[in-house]
Amino acid sequence: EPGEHRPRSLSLLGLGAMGTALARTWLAAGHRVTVWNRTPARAEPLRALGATVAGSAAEAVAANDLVVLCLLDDASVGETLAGAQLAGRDLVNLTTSTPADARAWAARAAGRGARFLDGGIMAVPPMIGVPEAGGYVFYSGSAELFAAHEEILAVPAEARYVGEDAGLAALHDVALLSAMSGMFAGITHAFALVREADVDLGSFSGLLADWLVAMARVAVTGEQKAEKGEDQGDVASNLAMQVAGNVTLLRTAEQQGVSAELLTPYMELMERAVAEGHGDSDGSVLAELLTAH
Ligand code: FVH
Repeated sequence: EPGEHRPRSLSLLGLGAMGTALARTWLAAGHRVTVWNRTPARAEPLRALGATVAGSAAEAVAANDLVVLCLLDDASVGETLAGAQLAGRDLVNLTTSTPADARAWAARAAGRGARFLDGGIMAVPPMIGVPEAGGYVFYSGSAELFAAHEEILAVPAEARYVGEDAGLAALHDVALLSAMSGMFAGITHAFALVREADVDLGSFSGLLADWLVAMARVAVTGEQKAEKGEDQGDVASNLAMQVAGNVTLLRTAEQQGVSAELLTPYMELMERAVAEGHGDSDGSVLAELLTAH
């Protein structure tokens, strides 16, 4: 039947907030899921939903060809897989990793007779199993493995394969998370500025979100043109003007009693760019300064 999936089996190691959300969607879609968690009590609600609970990580790995990991960090993946027999397994690691961690796991997996795919989840747990929420997962590594399991991997959130280099999913993931971190810093500073003022926080929130969306489009378009070496046209907001404007941002922070600690690293980079002769350029020149060795 169109839209129906044949039931598949997989093992899932790690039942934190994200692992539990993943397990629930696979179970709800009718798949057979064997779960394991370091703290066994976290598996009980899933047992009630039909999951098989393994007594050890090695037992969970042995139970199915497809083994998904969603653990805290790279060290916890190492500890969890230390005693497991990986030969013949298809490992999918959804733990947030660095590109180098992911490549190292691809090499270790190959050395232990397994295929490997790394994943970077671009969603928070409530978005899992809710396609309209817009979450997705970057995958990189074995293209064969991805093709073999794409259907089941796409159940919790859209699966986007980004290449054979196992480090690419983590690179995409971390690049987006890093941009988010800068955005959160800006939002935190903006709310600190207005929180004690006579400002309607409901309408301010809407204004801020709309402004960030508009500016994100301007910024990524400029970065893309700069990286491709395309003509930027007239620079609407050059760095010399922005550095002069930063003084107003810093004075306002001081007047509102707000620490500027979240803003100053970026402002210092802009000042450096101007001092190095980039005052007529826009912000797209800054990435080059960050990567200059
Ligand atoms: N939750 C989120 O918003 C983000 C969204 C984007 C992707 N991240 C990444 O997903 C990985 C798991 O995150 P999580 O939200 O499930 O994290 P926790 O709820 O803190 O659960 C952590 C699980 O890891 C287990 N664990 C920790 N250390 C070890 C270890 N040494 N050996 C074995 N397992 C370990 C922990 O077990 P326990 O504490 O219950 O015994 C949990 O199962 C993560 O990479 C995020 O960056 C989530």
